[in-house]
Amino acid sequence: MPKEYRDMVEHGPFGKKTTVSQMGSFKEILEEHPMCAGCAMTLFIRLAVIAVPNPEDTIMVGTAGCGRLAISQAAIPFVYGNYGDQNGVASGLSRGLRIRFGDQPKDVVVMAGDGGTADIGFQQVLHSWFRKERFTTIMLDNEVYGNTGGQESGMTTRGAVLKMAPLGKKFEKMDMVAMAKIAGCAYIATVVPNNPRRVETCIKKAVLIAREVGPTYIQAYTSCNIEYAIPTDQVMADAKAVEDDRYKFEEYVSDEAKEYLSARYGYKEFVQKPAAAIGTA
Ligand SMILES: Cc1ncc(C[n+]2csc(CCOP(=O)(O)OP(=O)(O)O)c2C)c(N)n1
Ligand code: SF4
Repeated sequence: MPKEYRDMVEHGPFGKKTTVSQMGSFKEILEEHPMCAGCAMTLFIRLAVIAVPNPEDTIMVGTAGCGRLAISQAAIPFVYGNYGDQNGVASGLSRGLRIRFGDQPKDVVVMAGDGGTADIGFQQVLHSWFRKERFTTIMLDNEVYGNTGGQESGMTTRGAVLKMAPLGKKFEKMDMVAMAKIAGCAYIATVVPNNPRRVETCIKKAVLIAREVGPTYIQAYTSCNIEYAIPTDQVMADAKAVEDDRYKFEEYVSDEAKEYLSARYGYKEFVQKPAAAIGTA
């Protein structure tokens, strides 16, 4: 095994159950990146790679956009295709891995920007969900095309003025959570990076459910401090304010997924409570 892999086994999270609360005490999967200082997306990706249940058996799939610049530096295999084809690539990959490795879990996790997910890759994202492809899709929602200098995306809020949308966006932010529900995702959550424990628990559930039950979707507010001119020391305050205002934590778990998480992985929150005894006369 190469030294980098052995390092991850000896000093990092491979083969162990490390958590975000232990950050700073183990070698992390993502240690360096070329992203802008203060970028919330980078913090989210750093948390996400800690959160996946078996990092040594995980493959990330991404596409054009800022996120790939960080994900490609992480000690996790990363597949990068043409802009927008990430859910098509992940569908084939996840099917192939199941044929090759059978019951041994190999988790496929897509992480792509809002432009890649809701605009350019929209058709493939929805079809992977309707077709019940078993992998996790994570949208890095910075509400802009950050990597190309500030075009509006379907996820930009109405009225937002950006460098390349100087008159303000004319349409509402797309409701991808509602679309994920309609398309049959078994688990859906909206998160912000200033709550690392929540990010961790949501990603874990999403990846575990995708192993056997069906597609899962996480939508993460990961602000672009450059295009939205957020001072670097205000990035987390902005995330909190946006969370309170219009990015509240939402979690949907299908009944089948609840049953699976409790039976298979001992999630107490989903254990069925015995029906209350009906009064005996
Ligand atoms: C087919 C194709 N069209 C356009 C581009 C140029 N391009 C690269 S990144 C990007 C926008 C990315 O925006 P988003 O997906 O929201 O990710 P972000 O950079 O904001 O994280 C575009 C248009 C490309 N690489 N490939
Ligand atoms: S342009 Fe925005 S999203 Fe991209 S790395 Fe910089 S701050 Fe992050």
